[in-house]
Amino acid sequence: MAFKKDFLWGGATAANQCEGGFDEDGRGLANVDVCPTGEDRTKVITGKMKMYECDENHFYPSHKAIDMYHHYKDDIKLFAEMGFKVYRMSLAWSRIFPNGDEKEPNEKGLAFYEDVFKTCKMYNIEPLVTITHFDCPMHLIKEYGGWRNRKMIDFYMHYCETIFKRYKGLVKYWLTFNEINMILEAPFMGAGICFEEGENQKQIKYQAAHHELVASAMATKLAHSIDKENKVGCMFAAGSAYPYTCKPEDVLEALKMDRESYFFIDVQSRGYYPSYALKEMERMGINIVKDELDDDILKNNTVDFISFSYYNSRCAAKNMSEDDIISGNIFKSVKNPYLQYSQWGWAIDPLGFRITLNQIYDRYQKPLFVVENGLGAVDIPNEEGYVEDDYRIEYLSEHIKAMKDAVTIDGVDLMGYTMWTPIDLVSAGTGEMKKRYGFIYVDRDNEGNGTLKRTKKKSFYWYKKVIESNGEDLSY
Ligand code: BGP
Repeated sequence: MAFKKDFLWGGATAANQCEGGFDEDGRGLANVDVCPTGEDRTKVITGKMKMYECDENHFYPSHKAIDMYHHYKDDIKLFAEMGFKVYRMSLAWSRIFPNGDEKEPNEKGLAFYEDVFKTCKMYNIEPLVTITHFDCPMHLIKEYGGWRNRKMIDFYMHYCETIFKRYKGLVKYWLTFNEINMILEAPFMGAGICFEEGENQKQIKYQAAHHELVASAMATKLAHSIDKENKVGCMFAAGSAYPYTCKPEDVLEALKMDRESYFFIDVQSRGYYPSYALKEMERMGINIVKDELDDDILKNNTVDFISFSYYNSRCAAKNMSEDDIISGNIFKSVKNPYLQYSQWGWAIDPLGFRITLNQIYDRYQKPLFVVENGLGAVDIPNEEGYVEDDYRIEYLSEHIKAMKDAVTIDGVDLMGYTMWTPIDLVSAGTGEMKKRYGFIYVDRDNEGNGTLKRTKKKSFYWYKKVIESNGEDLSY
């Protein structure tokens, strides 16, 4: 058998993209609640346009999303029907600490997640919890400037202590920050950062990253001390960079592109700043302000496992003109002539998945966990809401095959696979509902119309079979 007997098959979601109920039961406003759909979204999520309140001229998809806040029992039941062993989900920080800097948590928020976990347990589904998935209470942004401020570490730690204690025995797999490298590309969404005119943006982003890295290490330590069963992982947006040609200049460019992401995991997994990053920072005049104990904290509290998302590989060239760059994905990449692209311009590259798994495992030698992988596509349901999504089945099947090769042929140590996402929800990048990933169709459109009815797609039955056979039967 290719995959271990206890391989964790499942799916992943994020609170802000599925829950809705953005102002219910005491939940506070979060950064994701002020990210609208439409052309202003990119400006807002990248911190170039300050939107600290909601206005009448925009539509904010997180407010209702797919209303999982009220549908979670039925939705988890559907996940169980597919045979899920694990469900990756995130907590909305502002549901538990509405402002982020309170002493006392909001009991209703805590109780909500407790019931979600208990529902999972009822079906023998192990929760895998992302502590922050593009999520930061707005109050912490307005008052403190988000993660650019070191005080965030204290607020985050108070939040962590609260949830580690409350959910002890219910949750043992934790991820500290979703796609931690996203802070470089979408700093408002990733870390609640907006820029002022003339600021040195790189300095601010790397300083904020340092705060997150220290917070992540401290959280790892705390999780272990509260419950030795706890396993804590880092999480980054992966996808190996290929050189556009074998010209050494292009190869060097690809190496640099990979290091932009590996930097974070180098710190979280090896426990210190890599020398290439220190040199680069020195050249760029970036000066990281550290506390005396930071280096020790990083060194002594590395992660237990490495998790990542993989959607596509990337491609780098020394001379990239704007015309060569493929738009659609937040990460810049030259268009790869050997690959097909999705409707949203994301490269489809299953072999790249195997390559990525290998490169990460070679580099860190720790168990890996694939926590996102999937295809965003337009689905056209029939009158009953049923979708024949053969394109999605093909994408996932080819990727799981490649993942299997990484395990059986290359010997990568893999704990599990949570595809993105078992149920249609709001896209993080574009805010659309139209960009669907799910095995379960949700009747809701980009403008917020629809009954929210859930319908199983063809892929639902296919994935059930994949899990049942522990990944042996990938036929379609
Ligand atoms: C990752 C995020 C997810 C998810 C996914 C798909 O970057 O961690 O939150 O949304 O990408 O991206 P999108 O929703 O933009 O299609």
